[in-house]
Amino acid sequence: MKTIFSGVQPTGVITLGNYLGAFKQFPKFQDEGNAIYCIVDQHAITVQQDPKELQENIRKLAATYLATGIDPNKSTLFIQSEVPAHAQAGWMMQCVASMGELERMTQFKDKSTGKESVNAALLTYPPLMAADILLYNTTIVPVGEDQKQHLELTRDLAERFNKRYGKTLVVPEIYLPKEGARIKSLQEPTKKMSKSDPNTKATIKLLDTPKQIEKKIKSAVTDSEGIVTFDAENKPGVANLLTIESAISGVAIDDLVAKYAGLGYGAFKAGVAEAVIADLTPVQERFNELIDSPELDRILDEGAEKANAIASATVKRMERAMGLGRQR
Ligand code: ATP
Ligand code: LTN
Repeated sequence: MKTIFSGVQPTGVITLGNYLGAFKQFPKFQDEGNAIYCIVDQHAITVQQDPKELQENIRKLAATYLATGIDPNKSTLFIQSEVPAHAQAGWMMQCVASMGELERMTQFKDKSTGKESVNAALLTYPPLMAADILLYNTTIVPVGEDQKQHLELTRDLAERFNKRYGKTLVVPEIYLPKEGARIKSLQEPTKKMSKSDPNTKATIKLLDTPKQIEKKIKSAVTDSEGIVTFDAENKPGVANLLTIESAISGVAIDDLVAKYAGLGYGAFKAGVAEAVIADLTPVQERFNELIDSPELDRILDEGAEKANAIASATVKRMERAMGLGRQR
């Protein structure tokens, strides 16, 4: 039996990158095994958050999971801080991780270089992520490509724990989507599209209106050639737009290149925008229905209860293996 686990930080409205790299993959796992999805609010506070905004973002993220197809009757959806085992196992994993390997994480380097002072938790973030995953005996973790390094570390930590303390943890596998694992910024198509990019023209947000989506895609950086072909190295802007349309519609890139043969970038961009709008409109409608419904709280309560039962049992096993507390 497969167990699928993934987490997203409640740090604002999700981007098309998050949607294609993560959310669009999640629903298909519901029929393949035990699927568990988490709102990782403890990860979000590794960067200072406004408490009121964080509350809103947690609710928005819960509605996003459901609006993009998570069925609470099939999957478990819960908030990380409502399951104490995450902090407990996170500490144990910190004790297994080395400073050197944490300092080598690119996400840590990206978020800390040039800053005068950063929170200690920015460094110790990956052991907490490892704990999230390992607590549920997870076999598959669907994420975008930017999380590959964290997943490799999770596997290393699990193997190290098992070697030191006896076989306790399941070593998980990463799952990357075929198209959409790395959606790029619309303005700097060599950089990843990121929720926290201050340039609003660089990202499409899940809740953007059709007009905003059209405008942003129209002003996406391409090149002066005017021919739609897939060449990620020399034509990263066009390649990114082709990847977006392919990931959203399921049509192969080669077929899209044929569709746009002989047409200019104007028609190409209009086609990409149309595909994005058609896919996001029903998601937005479901989101608006869910965001203020009491149903949301009921789902999160139930999710926390189910998650707690599994996670607290793993923490007990880990404590036993390490010799913590009184072993009775
Ligand atoms: P931030 O920019 O604030 O660091 P983020 O946009 O990377 O945030 P997360 O909450 O850290 O968002 O990531 C949620 C999921 O989205 C992860 O599985 C991550 O791999 C995926 N993801 C993020 N950006 C992209 C992208 N540009 N392309 C594909 N997948 C992505
Ligand atoms: N590190 C991830 C978020 C995250 C996660 C997880 C993803 C935290 N815990 C467990 C998958 C599984 C990020 O920054 N996107």
